[in-house]
Amino acid sequence: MKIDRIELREIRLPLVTPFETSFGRTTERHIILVKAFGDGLAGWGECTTGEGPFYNHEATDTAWLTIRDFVAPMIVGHEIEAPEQVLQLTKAIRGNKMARGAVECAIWDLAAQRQAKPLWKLLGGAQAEINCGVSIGLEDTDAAMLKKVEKEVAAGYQRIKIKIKPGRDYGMIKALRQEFPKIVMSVDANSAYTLGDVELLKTLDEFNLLMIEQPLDCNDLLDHAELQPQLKTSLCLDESILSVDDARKALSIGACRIINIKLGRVSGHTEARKIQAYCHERSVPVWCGGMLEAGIGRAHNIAMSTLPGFVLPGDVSASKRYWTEDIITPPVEVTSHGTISRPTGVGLGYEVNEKRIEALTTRTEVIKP
Ligand code: OSB
Ligand code: MG
Repeated sequence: MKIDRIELREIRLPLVTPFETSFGRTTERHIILVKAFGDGLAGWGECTTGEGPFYNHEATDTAWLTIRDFVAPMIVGHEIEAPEQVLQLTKAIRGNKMARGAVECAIWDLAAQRQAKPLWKLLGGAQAEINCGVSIGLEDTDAAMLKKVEKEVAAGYQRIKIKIKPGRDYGMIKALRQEFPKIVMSVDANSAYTLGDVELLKTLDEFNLLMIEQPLDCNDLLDHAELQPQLKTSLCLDESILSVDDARKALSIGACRIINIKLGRVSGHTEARKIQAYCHERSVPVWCGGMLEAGIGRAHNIAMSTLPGFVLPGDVSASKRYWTEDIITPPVEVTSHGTISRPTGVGLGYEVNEKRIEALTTRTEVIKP
């Protein structure tokens, strides 16, 4: 199939409630959408960059230039037999995996449509429904955190993840555990600690957490390997894992026992599947992370989460937790037992609401051969 052209759009979409992590607060998302045309069909991808370079080095504005000037020109006009080729065609680009992944995901959707299959099926998905958790951003008081946890537990989510940072850790988790002694709970530090904080991190062992996600530096494996044996609680890596090679190294030195897979962070479905397969063969549990995605990114996450080995609840939750109106129909909905059913339609399995996207668009660009 020849890729005739790629359309880029940036949309701006306010969050229903602001989301705060150890690296900052987000109130409105700036999201790049990629639409790839070929064989009379169009596939969609969503770029998972943050608005600023704070989760990783990429940001929406840098990804826009990278896709427009480098990634898309390497793809348009090319005959693509299998979506795995996208990584091959763009391999000269160092880093910038979220930019590459956005285009890669659009081509996977296109390939699924061309074969008249659901994307989850093309990827090799096996699970009829996926297990869902939520990620709860930092609030100023423990009382506000308690209220949020209460709401999500009542909604049926299977796991509650709490963002932590220095000064908002032991005391806050203690307060939450007192109120909710039984729920499955984890914490995510987004690289806010160092090995100098070992004593503090050890105190979290008393809360029977499912995992501590990315406590140390975003590029680190070695210090995590030094930390893990000092804790009872399993470490999970997010920021530090960009490829199956990183996963192999992390697991071989004991830097973590669980891996969070994010499509953008690892450059799309091709590399995500390699990590999933590598972990599945070794019985290392994985789960799907989230980047406050709108519906297109969310649909890609759902398709990926149906693969074997995605056993732990992910951060993929209902559209209404983020948006007053999503950019897909129907919006993503969660059952009362905290699952999302895989869609039945071809490609993403949700309808892209182009009218809504048009209304939210702040810039567009078309890349042709
Ligand atoms: O580390 O998992 C993270 C959001 C933005 C950047 C990084 C992370 C997150 C989340 C939210 O935890 C997940 C979501 O609800 O999409
Ligand atoms: Mg994380």
